[in-house]
Amino acid sequence: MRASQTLFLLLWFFCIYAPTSFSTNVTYDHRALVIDGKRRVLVSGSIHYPRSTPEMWPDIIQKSKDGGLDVIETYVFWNLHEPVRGQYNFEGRADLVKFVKTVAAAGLYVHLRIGPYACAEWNYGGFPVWLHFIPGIQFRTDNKPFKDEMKRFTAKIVDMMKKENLYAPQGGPIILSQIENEYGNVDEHYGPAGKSYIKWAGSMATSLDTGVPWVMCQQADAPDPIINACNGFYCHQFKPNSNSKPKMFTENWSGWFLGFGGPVPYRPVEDLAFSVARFYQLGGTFNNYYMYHGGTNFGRTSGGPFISTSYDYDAPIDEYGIVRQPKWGHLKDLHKAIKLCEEAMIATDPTISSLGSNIEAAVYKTGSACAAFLANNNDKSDENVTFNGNSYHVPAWSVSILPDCKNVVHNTAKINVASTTSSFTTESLKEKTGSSGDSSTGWSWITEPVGISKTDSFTKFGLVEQLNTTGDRSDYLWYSLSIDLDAGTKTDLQIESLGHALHAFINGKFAGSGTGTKNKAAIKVDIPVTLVAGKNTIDLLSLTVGLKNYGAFYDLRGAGITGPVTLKSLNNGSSLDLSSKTWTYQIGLKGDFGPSSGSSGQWNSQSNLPTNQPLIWYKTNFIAPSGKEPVAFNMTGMGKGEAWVNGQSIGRYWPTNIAPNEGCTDPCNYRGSYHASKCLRNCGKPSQLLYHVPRSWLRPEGNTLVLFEETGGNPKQISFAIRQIESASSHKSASPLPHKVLSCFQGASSNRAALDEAIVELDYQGDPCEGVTKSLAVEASCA
Ligand SMILES: *[C@@H]1O[C@H](CO)[C@@H](O)[C@H](O)[C@H]1NC(C)=O
Ligand SMILES: *[C@@H]1O[C@H](CO)[C@@H](O)[C@H](O)[C@H]1NC(C)=O
Ligand SMILES: *[C@@H]1O[C@H](CO)[C@@H](O)[C@H](O)[C@H]1NC(C)=O
Ligand SMILES: *[C@@H]1O[C@H](CO)[C@@H](O)[C@H](O)[C@H]1NC(C)=O
Ligand SMILES: *[C@@H]1O[C@H](CO)[C@@H](O)[C@H](O)[C@H]1NC(C)=O
Ligand SMILES: CC(=O)N[C@H]1CO[C@H](CO)[C@@H](O)[C@@H]1O
Repeated sequence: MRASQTLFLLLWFFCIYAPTSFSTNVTYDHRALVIDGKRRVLVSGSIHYPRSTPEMWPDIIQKSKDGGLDVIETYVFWNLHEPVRGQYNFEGRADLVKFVKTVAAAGLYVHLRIGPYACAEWNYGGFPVWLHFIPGIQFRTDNKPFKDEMKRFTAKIVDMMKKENLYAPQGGPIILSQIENEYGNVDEHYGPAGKSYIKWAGSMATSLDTGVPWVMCQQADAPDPIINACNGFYCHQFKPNSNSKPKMFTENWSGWFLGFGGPVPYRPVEDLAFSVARFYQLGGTFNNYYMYHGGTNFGRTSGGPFISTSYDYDAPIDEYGIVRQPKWGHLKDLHKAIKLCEEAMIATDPTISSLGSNIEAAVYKTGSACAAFLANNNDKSDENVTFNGNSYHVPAWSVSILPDCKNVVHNTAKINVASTTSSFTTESLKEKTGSSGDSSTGWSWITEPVGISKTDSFTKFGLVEQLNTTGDRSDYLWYSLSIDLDAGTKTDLQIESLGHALHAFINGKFAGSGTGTKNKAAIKVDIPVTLVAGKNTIDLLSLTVGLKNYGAFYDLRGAGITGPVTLKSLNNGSSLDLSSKTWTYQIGLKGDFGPSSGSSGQWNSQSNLPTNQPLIWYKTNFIAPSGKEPVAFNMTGMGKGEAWVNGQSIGRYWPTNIAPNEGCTDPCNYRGSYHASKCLRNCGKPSQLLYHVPRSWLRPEGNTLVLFEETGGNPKQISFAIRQIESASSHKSASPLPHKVLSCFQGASSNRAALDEAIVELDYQGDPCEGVTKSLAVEASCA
């Protein structure tokens, strides 16, 4: 007992603190980042710490390392860390220091993108909404109140990292940091103030003296010494703005994000690998996958609006932390091939030549080392290419990698990894285990009142904008009005809203809804209504689905029912504009039962459980499914709302928001330029049916699930979806590399160390949980 504790402490000591005793020097030149005097070819991947749990981090990071990454990149999310000005949160999923130390413990580097603008399909792009209310503030421009706050938060994060010795010169893992983010995409809208703002941001960052280089992405005028880097689906054509800066790809979109109401985007790995190989072929030395693990938008963190709770991104590691095959394995093979070229790549610039129509060769040759990349950029025809007197077959839209300028160890279009499909089993929610036959879950409920029910409601002349009114304290804002009519009538209530969705109630009864989409948040709806003679109450529930995160002045893009609101053609033939009446408002809901799921008392028992009715809180107790596999709720039967497990929000759910029937392309031809709507699946189905519940949020029994249902559903249809982890046996069939090829490599003189390492790696049979990847894909006949 004692000995094992000591051992544990020793391990802990060496894992967490040992690295702090070695100082690492990071600089750059025109070829690459230079680490301790040596240029490096690096592979990086994005993992956003709040999109998984601290319990998941070590495994995800280890799988990233096993997949061949050197660097983990993350944004820092200001609104997560400072929800109220001056009140900080660095606990749990917000424990940035712990995340960085977990990466360090795995022996990987960190690229810390402080921003503090993140974009990232994150609520309000990562800015706290209180920032919006600082008098005189203008975001992301040469504005003193904004710059003061940006500098204060950036300095706070830098100081925090320094105190923990996390920068490379202090012995920590951070080798790179980012200031601002993709500002060059929007700066023209900010005029000269935008130019001076970027200069200021550069010198502010530099003055913080982190000891490691800073980058700005998508910023052609990034001031020296800040490195300007490229984001996109392809960046091989990119050139930095100075000959003294390396070519870096900070966001290579490994897939694309999902929106409620849309189909599921995916990016074929052949194309992703092509993009990466092209980048390294043409002189790039740092590629980052955005995302390597996408994860989950827990709580109300998704931005957009309309970004789904799942942020899976078709990344090499899926939302649940399981490797996605063949994507993960194929990229791993690619990374190995690129590492075999590192010695030659860092020694020199590539020599580019054309070997035919759309066939491009790049050769890195120096002294003993020689590495070559052969690209076939044709999107239809495979080609036979003659290079150095040998003939090579290069499939359309692919790159062959020749670490010795002779043998092809990898072709981006040839996958040697078995694919897996993510499968789920269904399990019903159970209240307890035991012998008594019926243990299915019982539900209790509370109705949320329609209209004004809280004491802090207020009245105002005219219609208000929602963001300014709620400060995003809630998704919900009630707009309520009473009108007197001489006679009853059937007519249409026409409502115009900036978004994102609304539900209308007439005299307490649900009358209709309207919703925007990812591409158009604004709503204009005509809802048929029946009005009575005398007093009528019109209650409109307006709601946001994550605040805007992108675009010039996106922070000023409002939401809510700003009007007009009109009753069309009354009995006397005229229409009645309700916009400039005195409305009563309520921010948020009366119930707040999610976070405080333990509270009891008012809950009604299940005997008369209301279903398919709007505005109901539901609650149940359940036992966790046995086993260790990742779990999700299958929200079949529910409409739209938010769900909490043991008081923690697992996010907004919306299984009734269905992708259009048309537009899907599955399978998708990977050849030819990729774009966000090229490869889509899941048409005609709910955009998101399954909602991840991290295992660490569950106890064996006595768990509470609380739902707030807006539109109507039946919670008895909810079930568990249990992610099945493919057993190793289903992949053991992957054949090891032919011996012939190994001896062929052993004969090659260049880059012995890397080759030896690769050969050792060839024996790697993989973690039984991850499936097995064939290590190096060797195509050449090695003759
Ligand atoms: C860090 O490396 C650079 C370039 O290799 C070198 O010029 C500089 O002197 C080094 N700094 C330290 C503190 O070793
Ligand atoms: C490439 O060469 C192979 C065999 O040498 C041949 O079968 C094939 O037709 C050739 N392809 C093209 C596009 O020339
Ligand atoms: C029509 O009826 C509405 C509601 O009763 C009333 O407010 C409005 O003044 C009437 N318009 C005319 C032209 O009589
Ligand atoms: C909020 O209020 C400010 C100040 O009155 C105004 O400038 C702005 O347009 C309003 N709307 C939004 C969405 O910020
Ligand atoms: C979700 O639940 C529905 C209804 O029980 C079922 O038909 C469907 O197969 C489930 N989906 C998954 C992925 O578990
Ligand atoms: C210009 C652009 O579309 N940028 C997007 C790049 O992808 C990241 C990740 O999905 C987004 O955050 C950016 O908005």
